[in-house]
Amino acid sequence: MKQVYIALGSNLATPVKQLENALHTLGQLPHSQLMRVSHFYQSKPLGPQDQPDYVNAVACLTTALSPLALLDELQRIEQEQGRIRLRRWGERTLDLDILLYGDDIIQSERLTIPHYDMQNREFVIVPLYDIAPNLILPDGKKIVDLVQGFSNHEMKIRQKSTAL
Ligand code: PH2
Ligand code: MG
Ligand code: MG
Repeated sequence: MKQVYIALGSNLATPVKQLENALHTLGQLPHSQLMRVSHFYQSKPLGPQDQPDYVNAVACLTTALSPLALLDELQRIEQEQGRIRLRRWGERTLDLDILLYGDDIIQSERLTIPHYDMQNREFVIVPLYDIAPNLILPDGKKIVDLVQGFSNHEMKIRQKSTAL
């Protein structure tokens, strides 16, 4: 079993509901258990500014699925929730990115793990710190140190609509 961290993001079609639906489905993945979910944060868009704010969160899953099997499941969930993706870094109904797969480092055509830009994104590092304050990344960096760089973030916590 591996501990996996997944970033969730949405800025179309009632983002809070998109994340809640996705979390419900993640909780039912085979050979997997949903362990923790961060707060939901409302974040300003990275990339084109003429798009709505995002809602972002991070979840921790333990899973026996291989990285590619997990990726297939995440892409299926994105599609099932009617994923619309108009442009790179643009608006989307649901984005599920594998941030970390245990301490594994993976460079393949379909996967780059750890996520190539996670350390630069407050909407990843802040929620990751919520659920894993003692985490050390595969490169040896501590999440507690990385989160200091975002201590003045202006993201607001968004209310979840159902208990998880
Ligand atoms: N995802 C993107 C592009 N820009 N901005 C925010 N705030 N949150 C995201 O999840 C996000 C983004 C493409 O994956
Ligand atoms: Mg993605
Ligand atoms: Mg993404």
